Amino acid sequence: MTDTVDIEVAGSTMQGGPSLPQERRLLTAIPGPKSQDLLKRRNAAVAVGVSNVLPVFIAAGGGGVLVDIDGNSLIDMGSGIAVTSVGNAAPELVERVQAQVAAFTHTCFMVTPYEGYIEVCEELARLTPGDHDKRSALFNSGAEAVENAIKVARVATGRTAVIAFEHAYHGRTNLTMALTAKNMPYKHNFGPFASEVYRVPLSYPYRDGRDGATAARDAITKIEKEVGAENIAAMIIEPISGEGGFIVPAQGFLPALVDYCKETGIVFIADEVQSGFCRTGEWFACDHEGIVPDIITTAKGIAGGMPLAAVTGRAELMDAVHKGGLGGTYGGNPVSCAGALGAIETMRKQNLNERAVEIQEIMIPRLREMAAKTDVIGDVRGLGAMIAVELVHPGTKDPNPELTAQVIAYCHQQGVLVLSAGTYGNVLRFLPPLVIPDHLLNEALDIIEQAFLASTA
Ligand code: PLZ
Repeated sequence: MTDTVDIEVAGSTMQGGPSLPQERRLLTAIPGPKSQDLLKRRNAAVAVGVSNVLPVFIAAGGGGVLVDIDGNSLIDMGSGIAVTSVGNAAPELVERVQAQVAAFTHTCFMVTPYEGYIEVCEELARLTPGDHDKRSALFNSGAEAVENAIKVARVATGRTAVIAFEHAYHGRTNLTMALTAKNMPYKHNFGPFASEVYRVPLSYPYRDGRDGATAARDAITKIEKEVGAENIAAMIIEPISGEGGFIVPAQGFLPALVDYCKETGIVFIADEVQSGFCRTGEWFACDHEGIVPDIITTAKGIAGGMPLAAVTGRAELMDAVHKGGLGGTYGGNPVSCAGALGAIETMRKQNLNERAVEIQEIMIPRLREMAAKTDVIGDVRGLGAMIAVELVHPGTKDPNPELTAQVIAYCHQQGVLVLSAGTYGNVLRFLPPLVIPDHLLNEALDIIEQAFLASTA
């Protein structure tokens, strides 16, 4: 029923991309009958370990909506986990990807190179924090980028230990599972994990009340006493933790860590897989406090849905690796590179950093109003279009994952796709495509407010 561009949905033909009607439309219960049928096939063919947040099967997406095979049009407040920041099927991306796929699909950059890979690395050098000499290497997934960043740091320093933080999420491969904090569902029974990973406390203003300098001092004390700077290759941190619950560290925390790493020769790695590429209203979350990481990992938003990830770092660190030491069959695939160049073009043309700030300015006041009316919203936080609320039991800071699940289920029934997050499963997170129109954003907020009223009545 689908060809490449025109999609038959509920008897009418429509195109994906921004021309898709920007409306919430419910024609059936969620999930509808056609999705229910596919769900049966899914359950018979797909491994249980791979789950779905909401089993509606998608036929088209664009702007701020996802249209399912029953013809329902959902407001997308997740962007496929911070990926389609430029919107699904963004025209600049579609055009470049189609041209590339028709020209050639793959050569393997390690066998015979092509210009798109270089262009993406040049863009990364321009856009990432710092004006030092940089080099990049391209991969397929965020986890793969993180693994390679650690490999580079180990070679460059001749040291082995890695510092990670509470509430961290860095991926599901063996080394990145070790770096990820949360057991369920990411690590449970999947060990043994990679060694030489040490975890220290994060700054979590809502829960620890510490200022940034104090929180950094506490982390550094633990590092000094339990690991020893001279053994540490890298410190890796998400400037805003993603899966951990959109925790924005207290001001001064990140700069103090960067200073410490500089003094002790530890490679400071910012994992901006989730927070990067306009998501927080800057090209990178590091830009908010002007910190310059030695290495930055990117993925997700970089290519608007095409699988691409990157490690970008100081030339002298990146080039410490022996020739042939980094790579992979598909890393920097030409079609993904074309996607990235199209996505970056869209970000520039539509000034999506500014748009992310506008989204923040619409969302935060509305969510604060809701928080004032109910005693279950403990915290409203985030930057740009990376916004979250943390749900608690009334009058306490005790996490309320049950209520979080109820609010999310209500939103889903009403055609608003929202996601959860957080170590305690009690964070409602919002990651709308940056191209979402205001009226859809406001409508999503209306539904979220109704969800709170319905779930706390
Ligand atoms: N680093 C900061 O957010 C991916 C994971 C979803 P991959 N986050 C979404 C899930 O349940 O698997 C992520 C991230 C940060 C690394 C990663 C890993 O990126 O592209 O999923 O490997």
